[in-house]
Amino acid sequence: MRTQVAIIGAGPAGLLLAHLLARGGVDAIVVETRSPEYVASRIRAGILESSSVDLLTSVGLGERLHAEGHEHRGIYLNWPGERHHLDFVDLAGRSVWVYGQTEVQKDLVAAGTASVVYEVGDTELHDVGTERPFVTFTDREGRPQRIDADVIAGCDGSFGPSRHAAPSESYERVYPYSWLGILADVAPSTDELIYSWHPHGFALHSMRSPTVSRLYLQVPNGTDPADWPDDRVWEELALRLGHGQDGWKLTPGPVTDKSVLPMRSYVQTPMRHGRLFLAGDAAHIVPPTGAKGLNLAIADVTLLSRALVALLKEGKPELAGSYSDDALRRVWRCTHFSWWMTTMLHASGDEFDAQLQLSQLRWVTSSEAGATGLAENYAGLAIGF
Ligand code: RFL
Ligand code: PHB
Repeated sequence: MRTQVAIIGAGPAGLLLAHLLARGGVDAIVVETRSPEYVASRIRAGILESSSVDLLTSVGLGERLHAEGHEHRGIYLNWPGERHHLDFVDLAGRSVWVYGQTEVQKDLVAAGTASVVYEVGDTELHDVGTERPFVTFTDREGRPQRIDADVIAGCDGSFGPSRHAAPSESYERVYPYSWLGILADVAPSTDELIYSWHPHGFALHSMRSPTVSRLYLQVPNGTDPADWPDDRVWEELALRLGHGQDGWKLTPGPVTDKSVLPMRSYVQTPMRHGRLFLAGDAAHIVPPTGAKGLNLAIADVTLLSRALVALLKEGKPELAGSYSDDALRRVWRCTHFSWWMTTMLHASGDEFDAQLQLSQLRWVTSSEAGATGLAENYAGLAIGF
């Protein structure tokens, strides 16, 4: 096979990149290890920044998002005895949208703009330092295949081969806690997300729709979900989220999914080597506390698609040359914000830390400057920041 851009990975980064390239008149082929059904049913992120919503809308992917997504003005910050609303629209002029990554993925598949080869094996990248890179893999029948391309886009997440195919440096931070996440068939007990500090550990009340709630508890690394029967999860969520505080109630319901997510940050730099460009989780991972993972993937491929259209259609290499630096500015900003939210809200077991966290929470919720900083970072910076 021969194409202009060989894209590895059909997650949101890979599929959106293919969609944006097609709009710019550049052809691409995507290869993906999993089946379409598996990719479409993965439960992941739930929040879109306003710049992500604007981008998706401007490229014809906003119809269902606007009909079925839910616009939120802000979030609640909670700790024992206190709950404060931060209104991002008042503070920073921007809102966020609750619209699951699963839905973004379905919209991308429905758009039908990406040509995807699913269920491939043994993906390998070759000659990325030359003008003639190529990708080899086996198809679902086990036959060897090869794609020759002008450029390879590594959109294969943190476990894919792309990030190891280039000599680059990885900055990494592993956090000493994980999240136990549940999906439940119950109406959310809140109109907007609640981020809660508690001496037992962090808790988050999020949602997917008016009938589906998504909730998380901070748990130690290595936690087995089997040690958390549903009753125990709901009891702990009620305690940490402030059930009974000022008459607020958490309504439990049937749990349809339960899993443990370890938390880490890494940044792979540079995000380009020769004709290989990294985007999304292949280049960086953030802990989910700032809701940035999916939004960063969208911001990366927005920049990358512009750079590749300029390079491959117009023969202009400048944007491709600055892609890594341009993308990394936002990546480090979001890495810092995600680290800051994480360390402000998660229990470390140290009383000195706990007092610093409470002091920071009081400042963020009582000072307009503090609240605006959080709002600006959470609701999103302009593409190209
Ligand atoms: P993805 O979505 O991981 O997609 C990468 C795709 O590459 C495929 N792949 C390969 N394809 C071909 N050959 C290979 N050798 C391959 N190896 C891998 C994979 O099957 C996959 O389809 O990365 P992308 O597109 O960069 O998108 C990034 C987002 O998915 C990610 O940032 C967020 O989902 C992160 N994240 C969360 N972010 C949040 O903001 N809030 C969350 O609640 C949240 N939950 C999560 C998450 C990430 C998770 N992962 C990666 C383990 C929950 C989980 C479980
Ligand atoms: C989610 O809904 O899955 C979610 C929302 C906000 C976060 C993390 C996860 O910060």
